[in-house]
Amino acid sequence: MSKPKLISFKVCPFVQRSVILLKEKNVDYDIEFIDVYNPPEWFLKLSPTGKVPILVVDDTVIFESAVIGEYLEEVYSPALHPSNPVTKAQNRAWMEYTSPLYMGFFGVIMAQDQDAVDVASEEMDKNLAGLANAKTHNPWFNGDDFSMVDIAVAPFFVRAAFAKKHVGIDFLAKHADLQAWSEQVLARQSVIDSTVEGFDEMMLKMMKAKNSFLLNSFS
Ligand SMILES: N[C@@H](CCC(=O)N[C@@H](CS)C(=O)NCC(=O)O)C(=O)O
Repeated sequence: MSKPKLISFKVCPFVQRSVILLKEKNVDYDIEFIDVYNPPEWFLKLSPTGKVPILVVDDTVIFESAVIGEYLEEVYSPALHPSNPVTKAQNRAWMEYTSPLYMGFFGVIMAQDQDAVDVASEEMDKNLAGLANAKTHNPWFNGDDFSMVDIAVAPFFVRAAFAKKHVGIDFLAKHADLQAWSEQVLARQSVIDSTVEGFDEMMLKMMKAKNSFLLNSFS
């Protein structure tokens, strides 16, 4: 089997999940960065959805970050899913649960006025309350074992820290348990290494290009 190759857009949270997993499993992989909003022709031929991430394995394209994750989990050790089938199913459900947090995050930071910020923040808060209820173990979602659920939410914690620092929005303020979880996750080496250099600057540039209300009003 040749080295898997990940096609990435630098600030994509779904790509970041795949990168964390590759690093946790110490996989030797290649990575190629594209501008997914101005994609090269070769990428459009490869990606059925036109989205990143895709993982190319021996000329075969695997798409959808959750599926890439399950593939990596199946092929490379150490296992990051629990072995009990019920717990594993539950973990997969909570991984899925975290995906709307990313749309919510963009909804807030790219909002064009205060009303849109409030609507998106309220929705985000409901999702976070649900996640906080489900987080009954420490330090990780399943207790002592770092898992795929911790990876699924990691890019959100990276983005929540960005929002707190640059536009004064603290998504985790009402959720002390999530705050503690976030601190653990952000200190994890694979998560640190998965965040591209210049991440904050790229995000700020995107916000400026979209005329973000929060960026314009934060001083
Ligand atoms: N469900 C997909 C979502 C991936 C996704 O939305 N990727 C964004 C970048 S973060 C993308 O490629 N957008 C390009 C487009 O929508 O044309 C996954 O989990 O892989």
